[in-house]
Order: sequence, then C-alpha cells, then structure tokens
Amino acid sequence: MRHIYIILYLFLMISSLSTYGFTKERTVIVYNWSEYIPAQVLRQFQKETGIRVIYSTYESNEAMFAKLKIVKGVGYDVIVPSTYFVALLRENNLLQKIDTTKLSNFKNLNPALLNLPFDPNNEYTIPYMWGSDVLLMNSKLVDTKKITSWNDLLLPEFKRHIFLSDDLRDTFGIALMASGLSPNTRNLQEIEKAGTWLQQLMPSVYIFDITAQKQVFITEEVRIGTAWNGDAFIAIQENPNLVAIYPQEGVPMWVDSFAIPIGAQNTDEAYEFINFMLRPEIAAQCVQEYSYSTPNQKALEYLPQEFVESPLINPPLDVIKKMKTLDSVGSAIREYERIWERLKVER
Ligand code: N2P
Repeated sequence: MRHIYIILYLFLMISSLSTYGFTKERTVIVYNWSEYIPAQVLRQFQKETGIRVIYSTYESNEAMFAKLKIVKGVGYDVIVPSTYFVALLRENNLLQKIDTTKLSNFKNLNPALLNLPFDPNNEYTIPYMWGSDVLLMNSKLVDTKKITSWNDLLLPEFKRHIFLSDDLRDTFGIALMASGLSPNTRNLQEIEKAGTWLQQLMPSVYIFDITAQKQVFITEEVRIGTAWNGDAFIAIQENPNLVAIYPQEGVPMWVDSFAIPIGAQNTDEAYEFINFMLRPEIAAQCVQEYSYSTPNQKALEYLPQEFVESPLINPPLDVIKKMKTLDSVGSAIREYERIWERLKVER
C-alpha cells in the first residue's frame, strides 16, 4: 500500500514539474560562420527532434577562437572551425573528442576529406563544408582572357578597383602562393616577402572586408578580387558578367568542420545535431543554399546537375592537385598578425 502512495506522489511531482515548465527542455547551442546553415534546416531539426537550436554566428575563425578562449570552451555545444584552427583549439584544450561510432551518417563522408593532417583520425572534427579562394572578376570591366595569375591583381589598371578578403590566413595564403611560396610557411623572410606583396597591392584595394564579399561584385562596385568559391558561385548567378578562375599558382583551401567544445553541456544533442547535418539530403540542401563544396559524397545524388557539374562546387582534379590546405603555422602566426595589423594601419 505504501508503495502505491510513493508512486502516486512521484507521479504528481513529475507532472506538476512539467506543467510549470521545470523539466529541462532539450537544447543545442550552435556557434557557426554566418550564412552557412539555412534557417529551414535548423527548423526541420527542431521539428523532428524537439531539440531547440540556439544559434549564433561569427565572421572569422579569429573571432570564434577569442570567444571560446574567454569562456574556456563552456556555453557552446557545436562550433565550426576551419582547418588550421582545429590545431589551435586543441592546443588550448578547448575541444573534446568525438566518438564517430555515435554518428550513423558518418559513413556518407568522402574518405578523401577524412583523416587530414589537421585531425589525422577525425578524433575531434567532422567535416561540414570545404572550399577555396578564387579570383572573381567582371568581364564588362576586365579583359578576363588576360588574367591567369594572382599577380595580375597588381596590374596598375586595377588601382582602387579591387576587393580583398579581410581573412588573415586566406589572404596571406594568396600572397604567399603568388610569390611561389607555401601558404603555411613559418619562415620569417618568406612571411615578410608576402607582406611586401600585400603592401604593393593595398593602393589597389577599394574594399577590404570579410562579410561584403559577394555583394560588392554583384553591384559592380569592384572589378576584380578574391572570393570564397561559394560566394563566387552565388555572385555569378546574380550577375552573369562575373567570371571566376582558379589562378595558375593554385589556391588556398580549407575544410570547415563540426567540433564539440570541451565544456559543452548538451553533448547528446550535439551528436544528434551533427548526425542530422550529415544526412545526404540535408547536406545537399546546405550546398544548394550556400554553394560550397561538400565532403558528403552521398549528397551529390541529391544535388541538381548544375551544382555537381560546376567547377566552383566540384573542382576538377588538376585544380584540386594545386590546392594547398591552410595548416597551423605555430607561433609564426604572431609574425603574420604583426604584418597584417601594420597593413591595416597604413591603409
Ligand atoms: C560562409 C563562410 C565560409 C567559411 N559564409 C570560410 N571558411
């Protein structure tokens, strides 16, 4: 008899707790690059799982890293660092290991995008999207046949007509590759040499920014410049005068991956979220919206032909061979930063 009272009491307690909203609502806190996951995808996840997504965005790896460091990896469940930042986050003990056996959709990923040097056994990251920097120009305002190299940006006719990305490693990577050097060099003289290249370019730069990328090409505010492949694809659709090329020296490439911060408080939900994002039809939806390259090989079956055939989304092998991943440069990053700040001040 006593048991029945206890069970009844517990039942009443639990039901009154949920009536007053005391049972914990399941949430996942995602911190991601801006314009990277369609709102529709987030809504579908919430609807299917009942897990509320608390979503905020950043514009650069540097901004994300600074924030994560301040909060000591607490307060976020999923983040999306790029290639070289994975090492940095790990060195600062800001990531936790990921158990890929908990991700039934892991099998959809292309092995060519797994086990990369920045995370050899995918112990900490699951690739989401990848891409590269391309040279984007307006055929109405530029003799496009003449342009084959990053060094063509230095042509005097482009003075005050260039867009340059305010992404330190991307743009330094371009300057280094234009100078025939590795975008991952730790050699001070080589870093300085790229700095001189950038200094020469600065008088030609009309807009130096990270967020405005596609817009300034679409509205023809600039004639030529750097662009992420996804932005280039979208800009070309909006303005057919635009043409993108992979310059002959090759291009810096990056992989943006899901990672779980060390202090994440909703790890089960983080796994559910990542696994949902690895579904082929969801990955395909993200590519259709933002036009980057997907590491999800199954997703290709769900993409319209124009996406699969676009060299901006699915680059040909000879282009891929010339791409260089942006890896950690260790403490040499301080030299890069010093020169970068100087460029900005002098501008
Ligand atoms: C999308 C951001 C692309 C990330 N808006 C480049 N690593």
